[in-house]
Amino acid sequence: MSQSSNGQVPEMPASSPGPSFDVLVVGAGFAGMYLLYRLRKLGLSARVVEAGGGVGGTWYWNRYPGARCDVESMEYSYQFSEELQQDWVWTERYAAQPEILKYAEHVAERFDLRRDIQFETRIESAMFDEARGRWRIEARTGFGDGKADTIVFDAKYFVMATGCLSSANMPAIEGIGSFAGPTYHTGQWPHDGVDFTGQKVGVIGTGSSAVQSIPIIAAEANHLTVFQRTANFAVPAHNAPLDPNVQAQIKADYRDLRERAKKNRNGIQYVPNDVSALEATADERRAEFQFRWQRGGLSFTGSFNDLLLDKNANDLAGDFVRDKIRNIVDDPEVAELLCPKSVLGCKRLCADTGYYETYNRQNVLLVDISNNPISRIVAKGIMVADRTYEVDAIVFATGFDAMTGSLLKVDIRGRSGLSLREKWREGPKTYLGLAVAGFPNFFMVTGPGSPSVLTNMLPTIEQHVEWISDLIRDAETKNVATVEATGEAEDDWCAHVNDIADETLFPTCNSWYLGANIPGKPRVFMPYIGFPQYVERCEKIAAANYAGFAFSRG
Ligand code: N01
Repeated sequence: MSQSSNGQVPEMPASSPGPSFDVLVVGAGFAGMYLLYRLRKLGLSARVVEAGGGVGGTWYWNRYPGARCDVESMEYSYQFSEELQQDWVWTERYAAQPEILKYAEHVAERFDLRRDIQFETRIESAMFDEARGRWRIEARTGFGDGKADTIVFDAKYFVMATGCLSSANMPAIEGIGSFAGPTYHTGQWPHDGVDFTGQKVGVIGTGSSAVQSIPIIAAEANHLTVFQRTANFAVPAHNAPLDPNVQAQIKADYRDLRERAKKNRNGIQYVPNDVSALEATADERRAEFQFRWQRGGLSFTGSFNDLLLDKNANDLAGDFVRDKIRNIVDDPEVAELLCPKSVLGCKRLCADTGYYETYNRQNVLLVDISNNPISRIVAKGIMVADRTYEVDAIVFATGFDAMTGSLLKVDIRGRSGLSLREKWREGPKTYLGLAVAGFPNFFMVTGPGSPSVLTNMLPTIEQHVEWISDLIRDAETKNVATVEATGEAEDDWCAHVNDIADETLFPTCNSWYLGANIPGKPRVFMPYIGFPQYVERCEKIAAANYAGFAFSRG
């Protein structure tokens, strides 16, 4: 019999559960909202529970200055409703956070989703009751106003739709509590915004959130100090207002565009150049890199077919970007510090607007902490070695405990009290990134082992949600009591995810894809590489009566 992390098998609490549903979903981001829509269509009762005060998930929390999607708006949107995708009008090539949040709110209104969403309620634990074949899920409400209350939900199915980048990583730097001014995390930004006018600001981190916020903070603040541990690759986004004629053309071709996108590794519509960088001439390479740089955005990694497979090919792309940085940044020493040494695309590429140019401003200082970490935070500022950089406010752009953070915040227990935290002690194990052996009637949308963060999240979410809801429909039609991934299917899937990653350069740097940004987190490559192959595998499994899943009758 499996035991809990403290060696004891927890007992099912005696108290009778409260509200009862067919499906309890955690999270009212794009995944939770679409799942609710699908479950209603199946005639199932569902409740979505959300810690925030509104829908939108990542776009509800990430309100930092400059927050913007790095996938183009026309693609970073739902496609399940033709009317919705035809009606909605995007204003920019890459939508900013307020516009994406408005879109999420529109979807909630349009499909009348709010009546089944319970906001400001945080799920704390979920336990599978084997005797009843149902989940007992405990939540806390009222944590915002201090009048905390516990609610116990009862559900046959339990689905975590909590997103991959929703558990903020606040580094444990000594003295944080002694800082005299305000501190902010980009992933938990105040809803009323922050006015940095006249202030000295410190930004810690140089990932996507920092790359987007630094130019805007620099323009507003009196002085900005950026603390860089690892230089990151950024390519220009070339964001611009979306031409209504271009939008109309895309809408006329929407279905085909979506189908073309699904054939690409990352589920985004662009034309990858199926040529080796090593086989192209120097002129051909320069022309291709320049073409992609000029076009803007993440399709830069599609310049050649071996950039993420061969270090020598990757170095050629890296050299091109490093030359651009040296051309943009006036001070050669600062430019060298900004030149990444790592593999391009190994950490997520950033799409920027005026990032490198910001270091030409007189009020911006770049502090290299690659060899000298921040030693402590003091009342007046941030210390590196013996020097204190005085700041009035600190912005932590330090990322997330990605992919597993939000799942493991909830104490989830499957058969015999088996704890998910315990099961994943050596790293996450899933089947398809959607299910876990030992956890019946439990699913995750975009869990570790799914393509999620390496793709355009919206179509991936739609694929996961449709697949999970089809499986639930199948189970309900057959009057099944429990559906559960088998241990063998899970082992095979984990090995497959790792085998594919090992053929690429992805595991070669300390990225959050590997959990390397969180001290003590097991180093396991979490996302699945290849959206089309993933979809094909899911379809085959469904056609084979959900091979790899065990069904039980009550
Ligand atoms: O986080 P990150 P993010 N001391 O983990 C540094 C998505 N996103 O929020 O690289 C000093 O990338 C850390 O340094 P290092 C996107 O998928 C999308 O920026 O670990 N520094 C790094 O520089 C993205 O990849 C958009 O050495 C510390 C930074 O903090 C993901 O979210 C926009 C530190 C963290 O970078 C995460 O991006 C924004 C410490 N103790 C984000 N700890 C879109 O455009 C960490 N760092 C859709």
